[in-house]
Amino acid sequence: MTDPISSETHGDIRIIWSDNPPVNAISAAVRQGLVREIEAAESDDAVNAVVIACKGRTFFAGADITEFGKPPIMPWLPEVVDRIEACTKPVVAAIHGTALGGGCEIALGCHYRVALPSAKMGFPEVNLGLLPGAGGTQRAPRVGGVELALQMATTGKPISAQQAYDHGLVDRLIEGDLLQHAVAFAEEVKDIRPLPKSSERQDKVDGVDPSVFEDYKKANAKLFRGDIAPQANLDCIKAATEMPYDKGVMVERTKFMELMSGPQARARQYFFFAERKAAKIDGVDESVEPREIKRVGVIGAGTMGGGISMNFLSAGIPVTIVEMNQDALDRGTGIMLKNYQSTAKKGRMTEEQVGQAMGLLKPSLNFEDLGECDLIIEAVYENMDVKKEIFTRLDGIAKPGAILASNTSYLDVNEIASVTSRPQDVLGLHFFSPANIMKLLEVVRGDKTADDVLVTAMALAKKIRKVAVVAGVCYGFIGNRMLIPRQLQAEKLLLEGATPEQVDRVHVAFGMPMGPFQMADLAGVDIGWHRDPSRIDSIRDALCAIDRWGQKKGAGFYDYDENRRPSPSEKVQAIIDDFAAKKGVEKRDISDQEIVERTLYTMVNEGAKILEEGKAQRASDVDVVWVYGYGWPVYRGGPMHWADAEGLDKIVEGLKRQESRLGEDWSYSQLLLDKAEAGEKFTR
Ligand code: T1G
Repeated sequence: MTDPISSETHGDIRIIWSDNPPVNAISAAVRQGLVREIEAAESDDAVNAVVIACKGRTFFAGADITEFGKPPIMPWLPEVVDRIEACTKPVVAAIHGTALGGGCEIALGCHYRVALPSAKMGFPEVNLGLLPGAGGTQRAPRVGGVELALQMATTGKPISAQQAYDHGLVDRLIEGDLLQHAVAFAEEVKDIRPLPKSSERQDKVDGVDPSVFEDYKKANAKLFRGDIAPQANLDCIKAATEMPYDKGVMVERTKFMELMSGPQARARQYFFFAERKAAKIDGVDESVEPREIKRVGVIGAGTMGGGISMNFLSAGIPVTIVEMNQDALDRGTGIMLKNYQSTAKKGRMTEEQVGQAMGLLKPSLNFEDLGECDLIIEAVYENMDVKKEIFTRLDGIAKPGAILASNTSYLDVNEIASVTSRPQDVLGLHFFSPANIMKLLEVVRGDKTADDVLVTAMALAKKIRKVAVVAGVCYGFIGNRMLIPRQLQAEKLLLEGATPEQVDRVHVAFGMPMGPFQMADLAGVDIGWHRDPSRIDSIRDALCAIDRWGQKKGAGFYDYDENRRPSPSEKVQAIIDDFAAKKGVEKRDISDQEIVERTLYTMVNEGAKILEEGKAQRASDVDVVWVYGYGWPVYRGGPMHWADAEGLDKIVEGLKRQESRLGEDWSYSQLLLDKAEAGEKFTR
C-alpha cells in the first residue's frame, strides 16, 4: 500500500500532499502521514511555513467511513487536527473540491485557509447520524460564527467558498493556480505571530444569546424530528458559547461516541454505501459501454410525461415530446414552463436557465418525429393494450439501436417488449411522481434487455441526478409491490376497528412522511380503480364510486378544506362501518403495535419474496427504493435494514401473531423464515 502522504519544498515553504483517491478520505495512513510530515516540517529549520494540499479531485472529503465500526487505528483524527494547530510554524490549507467533515476540520485546524471559488466546505456528518468529532463543533463557531456553524452542522449542506470567505472560514479566494497562490500566501504570513489558532478564538462565541439556539430549532423543526444527530450538533455548538475549547471538545467527544454507538448512525452509514451500491449491476462487466443518448423522446405530455421530460431538459438533453392533440400538448408544455418558473422564483435556477431548458424541448403531434430519438419513453395510460399498441408503432418508427422504455409502474415489461422486433432494446424506466422532483428511478430489466441498454439507463440516471435501482419484472417491481400488502392490511384494519387517522398516525410516528391513507389521498384513491361505480368490492371502490378520489376532489379517506388541510370524515367512517357490517366483521380495539406488524412486517415479508425471486439484486436495493421512493426514514436504514435491527425472529413472531387476520392470500417468504431460523440478516 503506497503512502498517501508525501511532501516537497518550495523555497522555505513545505508542501504536504495527500494523494488518496478517490476523495482523499482520511484513512489511518493519511492520519499517520500528516502527523509525520507536520513534525518533520516543524523540526526543519529550513522550513518557515507549511501548505497542506490534496491531489485529485478534492481536498479531504472526510474521515474514511470504511473504517467505522472497526477497531480504531491511531492517531485518531482529533489528535491529528490538534497537532496541526499546535505546529509552531503557520500551516495553510489549500482547498479545492469539497472539504467535508474531517476534511473541513483539518482545514480549521490549520492557521489559514485559501480556496478556489469552486470549492465547498461542509459538515455532512449529520447525514451519517454523527457530528464533526475532531473539534469541528468548537472551531467552526469560533471562526465562522454560531449561525453558520449551526446551519452547516445540523443540515449537512455544504457552503460555497464565497460564503466561507464572507464568514471568515476562508482567508483568501484564489483565482488561478491554487498551489502557486497557496505558497505565495504562506510566504506572506510566515513571520506573523501569534499564530491564529481557531480553538483560541473567543470573539464569535462570547456573549451569544442562548435564545439563538431555541430560535434556530423552532425555525428548523423538521430537521429535529426523528433524527437525533441534529440536536447533538446543536448542543455541541451551544457548548462552544458556554465553555472554553478544551471543555467544549469533551462535550463533543462524549456526544460523538453516543451517536456513533447508536442505531441511527449505524443505519445512516449503512445507507451511505447502500445508495452507492445500487448503481452497480451484478453480472454486467464494467467494460460494457453505454449507448450515446443525444435526444430523448417522450410519449405523453401528462403529469408524468412532462415531469420526465424536465429531468432531461434540466440536464441539457434535448427532448421531443409527443401528444395526440394540440390542447393536451399545450397544457403539458405549459405546466412544464410553470414548474420551471416556480423553481426560478425560489432562486434555484435563473430565468436564462429556464429558457435554455425549454429551448431544448420540441413539442410535436407527429409520432414519426420520434424516429430521431436515441431513447423513447412511453408515459401514457396504465393499460397493457394501449402500451402494446404504442410499442408496436414504435417498433416501426424508432431508429435501429434506439432504446424503448415504458414508464409503467406495475405492468409486465416482457409482455410489452414481446410486441417489438427488438426486445433487447426494451426496458422499464419507472419514475416516481412528481417525476421532476422524486429521485428514485426503478430500472426494470426485461428478460431480454441487453446489458448495454441497462448500463445506458444507469449512466443516464446519474446524469439526470436520479438514484437508480435495477428491478426485475414482477407486478409492481420493488416499491409498489411492497405497497400492496401494506395497503391491503391497512384497509382490512379499517374494517376491524382502526381509523384512517390511527393507521396514519402510527406510520408518521414511525418516521414516514405520511401514512397509507394520506398517501392514497395525495396520489389519488382512484389509481387502479376499475371505474365501475356499481362494482363495490372494497372501501376504496366505495369512495371512488362517490367521487371521493382524494385531495384532487377535496375528499378521499379524509375531508379537505380549501387549503387541502385534512380532517377525519364521518361520511367515510359510515362507509367503513357499513362495509364492515355487510362483511360481518366484528369491530375491536386495534393496538398501534398490531398496525406496525400488519403493515410494516408484511412489507418486509414481501421484500424478502422479491429477493428470493431475484427481482432485486440485493436487500440494500430494496431499502434504497423505499427511502427515495416513499420517504422511509433514513435513520432507520430502510425496511430490510430495519427488520434486521428489529430481529428477523421478532418479525416472524409478529407475523405469526397476526397470521389469522392477514387474509387467505397470505404466505410467508421462505427466505425470511430461513434467515430468522438461522439468526441471519438481510443487510450484513
Ligand atoms: N470514506 C470512504 N469512502 C468514501 C467517502 C468517505 N468519506 N466518501 C466517498 N467515498 C467513496 C464512495 O463510497 C465511492 O466509492 C467513491 O468514494 C466516490 O464517492 C471525524 C466522523 C465526496 C461529495 O460524509 O459526500 O468526517 O462506490 O460516488 O458522487 O468529523 O462521496 O466508487 O467504491 O459519492 O463524486 C464525512 C461522504 C465523513 C462525505 C463525492 N464525509 N462523501 O461525491 O462520488 S465522517 C462525508 C460524499 C467524518 C469526522 C467525521 C461524496 C463526495 P465507490 P461518490 P461523488
